[in-house]
Amino acid sequence: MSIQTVSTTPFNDQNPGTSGLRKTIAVFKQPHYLENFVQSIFDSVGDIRGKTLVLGGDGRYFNSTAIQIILKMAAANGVGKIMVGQDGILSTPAVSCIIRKYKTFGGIILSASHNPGGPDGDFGIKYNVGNGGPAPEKVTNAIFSRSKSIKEYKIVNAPDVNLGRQGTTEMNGMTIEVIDPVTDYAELMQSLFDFGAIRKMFAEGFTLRFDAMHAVCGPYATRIMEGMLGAPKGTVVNNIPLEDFGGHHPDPNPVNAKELMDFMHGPNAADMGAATDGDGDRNMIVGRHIAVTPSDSLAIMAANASLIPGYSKGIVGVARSMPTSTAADKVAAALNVPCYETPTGWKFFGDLLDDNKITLCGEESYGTSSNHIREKDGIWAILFWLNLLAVTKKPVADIVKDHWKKYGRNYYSRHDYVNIDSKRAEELMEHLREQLDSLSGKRFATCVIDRADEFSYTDPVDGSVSQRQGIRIFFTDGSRIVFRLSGTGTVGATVRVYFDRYEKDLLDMEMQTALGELIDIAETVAKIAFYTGMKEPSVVT
Ligand code: VG1
Ligand code: CO
Repeated sequence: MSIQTVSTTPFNDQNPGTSGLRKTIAVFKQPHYLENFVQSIFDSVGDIRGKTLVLGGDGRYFNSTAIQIILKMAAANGVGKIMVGQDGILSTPAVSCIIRKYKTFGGIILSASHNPGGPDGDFGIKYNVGNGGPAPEKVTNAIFSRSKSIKEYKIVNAPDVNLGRQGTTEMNGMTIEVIDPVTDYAELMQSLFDFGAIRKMFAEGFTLRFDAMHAVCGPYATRIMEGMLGAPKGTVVNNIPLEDFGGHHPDPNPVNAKELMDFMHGPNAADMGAATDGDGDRNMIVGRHIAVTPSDSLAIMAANASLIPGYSKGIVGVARSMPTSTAADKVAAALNVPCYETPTGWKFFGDLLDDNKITLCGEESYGTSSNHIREKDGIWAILFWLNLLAVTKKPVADIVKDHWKKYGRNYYSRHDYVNIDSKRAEELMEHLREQLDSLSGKRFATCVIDRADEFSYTDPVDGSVSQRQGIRIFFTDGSRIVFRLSGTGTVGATVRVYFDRYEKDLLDMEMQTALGELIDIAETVAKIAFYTGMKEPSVVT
């Protein structure tokens, strides 16, 4: 077995975005592309010699090829041990759990998350640090900067490792341990939730439809829901991870999980519906004939946390990403705990969790989690809701509506303009930026702009500053419109426009109608149709 040092030249586009490096398969398959980025990680995250790393992915196309390359590069770079999921499978939350449980140095996750997969789809790679969370910006910046000057990478000349069987092998002095992807994660879930109460609820006839969208959660959900909790066989649908996710877009929102939405609004609807994304960190919760918005889900969890064994002492604080609705803020105020507002992306919650400033956090993009790991966690959120239903014995719809009665309702929607010209998208943002000082006091039909700004964030723990995190327009009644550009896309640019309107008493309006005036104002102020060339958003969630 020999170590090869391979000469290479830098690519200039290996800048990790909101959540790791994401590119089309065509880009990733360029010679040395993956190797350059992996070597840049090894060169930037500290001394990895003799250390342990976790490695796994969501099973999408190119997952197995990439894992074999990374194992050989890790062995050549002196890594001590790699814990890799059987068949190369590990969900994002499972990686976070395993890093923390075994106190490993870090981990590498192969996934483009909610982006489509397959030979024509996307691939991605992200590095997580020793707290189990996504590498913070200072680390991702260092990786990017290294990738621009890289001259060579190291790889051992060795046969592929059989990842189909659990057990331990050696490669150039590095230990490779193939582990069960589910066990550690399932144990953690069992320590947080009342599995007995949920099992009893299933035994009494409660029905769940869990759509794993042919992505990584299939094996996790099948073992936990159908195995440990006794849900009937067939509760988990689309439960086999496929390289192309069955041709679907593994993004659990009402548009992409249409099959589940139709089922839950049909005559045979289950008591609860749920879906998870490519790498298992996102979740969607659906009741009979009602979808729970992710922003509401976070607020409802915060309001009811003390009913769940893992959070019975209550919460110390909550955090939400800036565009997420302010529903959680109202709960935090009532509980008299702080509510933090962070830029989009899970990496910004890490410091708050490590410093014990918050217990729960979430994003409008179908992500919620807690201090149990340092990633968002799809199955965790679904178990939280199941536990809540088991304790309260109320249907999903009642829990949501009772919450609105108590705290008021945030009508909330996100409009995405996908795959537009990057230059035009920048121009749209620039056009908004130029207006920031002149918007205050502007009156529309019934809405008056209070103020407008561009969100910048100072991490309350380490003081690091992140600028240009989205343009916000605030109205005098507390409503908001937020504009930002996506940092996870792989083709062109995506403009996201977020609408948030708070109502204390009018609780039963149709969503897009309730937001109609704000939607019109966004067009007037931002000239969306002009800059994007689109009359309608590509996706409304
Ligand atoms: C999107 C979401 C963001 C989320 C990120 C990663 O980022 O808006 O809330 O954290 O995806 O989610 P952006 O920059 O495209 O808006 V996942 O499940 O794809 O890792
Ligand atoms: Co994801």
